Amino acid sequence: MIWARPLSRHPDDDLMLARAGLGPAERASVVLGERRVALVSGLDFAALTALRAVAGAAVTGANDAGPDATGLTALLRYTLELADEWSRRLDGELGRALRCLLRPAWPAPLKVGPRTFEFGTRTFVMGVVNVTPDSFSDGGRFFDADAAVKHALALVEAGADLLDVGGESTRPGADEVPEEEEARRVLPVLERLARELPTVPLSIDTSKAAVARRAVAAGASLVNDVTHLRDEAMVRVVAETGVAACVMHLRGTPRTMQKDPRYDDVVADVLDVLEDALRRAEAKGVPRQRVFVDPGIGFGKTVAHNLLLLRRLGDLRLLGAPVLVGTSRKSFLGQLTGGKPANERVVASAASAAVMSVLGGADVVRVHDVAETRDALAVADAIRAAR
Ligand code: HH2
Repeated sequence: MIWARPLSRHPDDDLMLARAGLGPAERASVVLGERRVALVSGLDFAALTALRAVAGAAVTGANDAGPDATGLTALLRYTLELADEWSRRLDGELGRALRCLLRPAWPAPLKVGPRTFEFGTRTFVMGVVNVTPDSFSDGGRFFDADAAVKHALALVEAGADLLDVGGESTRPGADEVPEEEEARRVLPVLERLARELPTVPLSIDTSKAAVARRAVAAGASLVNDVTHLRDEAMVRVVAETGVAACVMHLRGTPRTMQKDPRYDDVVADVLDVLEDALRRAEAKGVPRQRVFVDPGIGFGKTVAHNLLLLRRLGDLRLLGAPVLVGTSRKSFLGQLTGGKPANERVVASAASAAVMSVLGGADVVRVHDVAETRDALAVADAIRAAR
């Protein structure tokens, strides 16, 4: 797919201009007139020629591309007004890519079960409840339904805005869990949480459509599918039940994903896979504003891939959907902190949530350590919002 990814954004320019004494109309014209730069990738020669035809000298790069060239990248200097004008004159993929540049910074508010999330106000926290014997960081601790419910109540007490209940580990090399066993693990926990926490949205972490459907009947209002709605039956569950969803980028399967992952452009690959999932959901009547997108940190990625995706999380805004990210206790944090084991990665996890907040990239973070993350985000979100 073609993607036009903004290389710089200055959300605080308006404040600086106000300080310099410009009135609202003048500020609007300056900000609208501001030249921005986007990296346009995935072009073939025909698309590059079409872009040059409308944008002229604003397009640079890919100068020696021949008529058979594909996978080209060019730079585009633009203003919001120009991107708007060019996108109207271009059809297909190129027009869509330029229209993405016009999307607002924050997605529309989203109702998930009993609660409506107003994105941009702060970073929301999803607490992880693993009802599994083998999850990578807490396997076996909450395998029993009573222990899982007790843990969930404690996470909400610590400040979780929503809870993600899972009955199958997705760690690299994990064994698949049969449908009946997965349902037996998660359904009693969801039923009890729906009764005991009626104001807290519940998410089901599953890639099985049948488990998702039963989980929604038991009280879940979000389907978190790490296989990005690959299974059309899962799209139907989300469409027919009207719940929210989360689509996550994953290369291969949990069993194979960490075997030498390689990408030409990891950010573009993530955008392609997630855009495809959003379109398949839209085709069944699920609007993209109801679907979280997630880059899938640690799912078929090296440390370098994870870091680049986090650094460029803002690019996921091009998808026009809320962004959810899970870095909590993951192995890349262990590698960055001298080989610490999963239970000693709490500070590193909270630091990653804080950085995501300040880079403006995540609407929801999925974490194991809710209290520590809420503290880190209280500081980071306040710095981001400072005026
Ligand atoms: N990570 C894990 C599981 N589910 N879902 C989303 N949307 N994003 C993630 O990053 C994500 C996820 C892995 O963490 P955990 O559940 O603690 O481990 P395990 O899969 O071993 O149970």
